[in-house]
Amino acid sequence: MERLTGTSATGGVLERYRDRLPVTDDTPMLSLGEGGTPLVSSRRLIERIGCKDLYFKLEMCNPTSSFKDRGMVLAVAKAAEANAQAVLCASTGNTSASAAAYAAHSGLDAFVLVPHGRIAGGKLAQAVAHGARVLAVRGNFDDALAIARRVSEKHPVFSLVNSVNPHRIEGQKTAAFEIVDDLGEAPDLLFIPVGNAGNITAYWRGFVEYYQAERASRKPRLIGWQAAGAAPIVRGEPVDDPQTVATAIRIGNPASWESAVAARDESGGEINAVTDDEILDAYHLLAEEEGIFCEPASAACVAGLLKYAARPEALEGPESLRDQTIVCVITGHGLKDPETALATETEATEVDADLAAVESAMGLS
Ligand code: AN7
Repeated sequence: MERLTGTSATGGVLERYRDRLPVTDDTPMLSLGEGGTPLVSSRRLIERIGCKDLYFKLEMCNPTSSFKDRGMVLAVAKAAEANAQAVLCASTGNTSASAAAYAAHSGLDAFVLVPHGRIAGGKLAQAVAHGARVLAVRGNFDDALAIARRVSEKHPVFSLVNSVNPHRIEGQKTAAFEIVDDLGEAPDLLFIPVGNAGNITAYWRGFVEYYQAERASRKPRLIGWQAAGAAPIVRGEPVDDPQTVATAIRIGNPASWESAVAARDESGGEINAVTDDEILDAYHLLAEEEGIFCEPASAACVAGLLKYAARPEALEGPESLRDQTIVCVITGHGLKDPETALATETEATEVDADLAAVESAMGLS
């Protein structure tokens, strides 16, 4: 059998979408098996929403359990192609986990700057496990990103793999391609969480490209959601001290602000805010009624969908959801943030190792 080198046997996004990405003969075809994530039909939540079809794009099924892998595989491959020594990023957690994994895969060093004490335990564990140098910055994500940008400007052997790196957005647009490939058409509405605003930018680019290539006959309206305590785009000004339980989107000055606003406006969409309580309600609902355990930031778009569906115009009239196909982007896995799950769920009931005790605890006396 021919030996497959430098790529997964199933192929990743570089191979699958090579023709639509800046991949050259010199680009190492890295893959940890990213992309090809499931588009799962809602079974129960759809009844509350009252739309025609509701799907969850399970980006938490990527190799490092978040959507970041799609853009990271390209950013790290291009860094390797350009003979960078190391990759560098600032991160609320998922970007650092992904950068660390792909750097390990490609043989580059990784340096990650994270806000001290504000990243979920699972994400920190990933960066540490992959051997990244983790610097816990005494400040927030926005401070860390500003420093990371300056380091890479001063020391160009460090390739910055935040979404200000155009290869990140290029790789991430492949998620929009997959949705159209799976549905045979673009959805009517895409609900998506917004933090640093790279992903909403990337989806819009992907949907526009597929529309122009006549792979879809329409483009969706993009409906983005920020956390109320970290909602600079909704407020129209940076937030100095962003706060939210959804640490992944605890960002006060998004790098892709302008392109996110363009995606919103060109698609006829919206960017709005949901409170932490709304996020946590949606987080529990998704886990308990759909079997999907995502992280709080991902649940923001489902919280947004519940809010959107409660509007009078969503129920009746020309804007009604009744005939609409909706996709929610589930960006990261719930296991990344066990602290939130255990802080808010009913904890385990301790019992003796005894049949009668277990039956009694189960209410079977
Ligand atoms: C689970 O890892 O910004 O609007 O540094 O981890 O493209 O930033 C993470 C963002 C949504 C927001 N859901 O996406 C980082 C980081 C999850 C995330 C977002 C993030 P963008």
